[in-house]
Amino acid sequence: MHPDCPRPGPLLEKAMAEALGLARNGRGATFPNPMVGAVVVRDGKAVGRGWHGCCGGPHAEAVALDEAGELARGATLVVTLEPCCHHGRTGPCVERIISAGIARVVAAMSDPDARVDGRGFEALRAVGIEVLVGASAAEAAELNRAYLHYKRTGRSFLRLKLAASLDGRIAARDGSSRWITSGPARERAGAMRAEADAVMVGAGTVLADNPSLLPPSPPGPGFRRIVVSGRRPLPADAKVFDGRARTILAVREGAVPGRIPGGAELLLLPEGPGGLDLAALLEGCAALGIGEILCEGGAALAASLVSAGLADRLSFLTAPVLLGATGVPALGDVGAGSITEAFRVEDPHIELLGCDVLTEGRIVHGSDR
Ligand code: AOF
Ligand code: ZN
Repeated sequence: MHPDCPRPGPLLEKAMAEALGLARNGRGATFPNPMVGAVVVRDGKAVGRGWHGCCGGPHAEAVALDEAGELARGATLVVTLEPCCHHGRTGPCVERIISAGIARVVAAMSDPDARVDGRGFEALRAVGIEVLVGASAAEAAELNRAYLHYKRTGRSFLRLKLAASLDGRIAARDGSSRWITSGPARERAGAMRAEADAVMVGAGTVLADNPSLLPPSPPGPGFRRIVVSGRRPLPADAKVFDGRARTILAVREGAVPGRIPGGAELLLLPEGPGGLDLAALLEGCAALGIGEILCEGGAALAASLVSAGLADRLSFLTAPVLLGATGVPALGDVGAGSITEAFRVEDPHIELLGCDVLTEGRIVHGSDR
């Protein structure tokens, strides 16, 4: 057994948990690059730590190796993503790892970037470095869900959050909606905003509720609010235009409003079925550096995203409240004329938050099952 690792399981799991925690320091600043964390472990102790702080900045492995210095020789490098082997904005990490004398690399998962994609591991093995892949893989994939999704689709990851009564209503007939869900569910909704690079709603929600779309703590400079414009003009004094964070107004090409509310950036989009081309919206957002969007409704935008297969994760909070048929539905028409055409949440993760229930997962259409 390797001297660094008398009991490989718990020790390396702990180091990987630390590496994942370090990677999270890059949240909001790395996209379109991944969040990556790395720990150099020698004789059971961490002697170097690093994370990728921003796109274009040094890679996690390089930072950790710099800190470890000569102590890296013969040590284990624990890293949340396959080390790169290409010359990009920085030199290849595999060369750094080899010249530092690392004996073993423990990586959570491979990197789907076409320039890497297994070749990083191959290069390390080719010089006799032991490579173990797969520790905390699910957690690492969850951390980098936006990066992995972007590599696959070229679009921002879209999480659709809806909060409704048991019978799927987001407001009563008079429009009142505060508060259907209770404290713990609202806290979780705030955490979802903090995890996202942007919070998005349709223009109808701005007109009806005047939300700020801000996370609980002041967001970083990359954070955006996105309003998907409709036909009616938006009031210049709406909270989304209060300057407390950047705001993007997504509008149809050829329908640019005469007066653009203070400081808003325009994203011009082609027309799509029933409004804007939402796939183009998510591509445009990715090009603006937005990895994950949290969409909070309203019913029409949510339904269009679901119907178009563009809602990558549903986070649906339900409260033990009944509003009945005159309440405002959470979701508009998704074209499910029969049960076989229903959209379903695949292997849902279900959690109790106070007396509310969070149902989360990937949405699949009946015909795709
Ligand atoms: C990172 N940070 O810690 C690791 C990455 O644009 P570049 O040259 O920095 O290269 C980005 C690619 O490098 C990225 O897509 C991924 O494949 C790889 N690994 N990237 O930004 C890191 N380890
Ligand atoms: Zn690298």
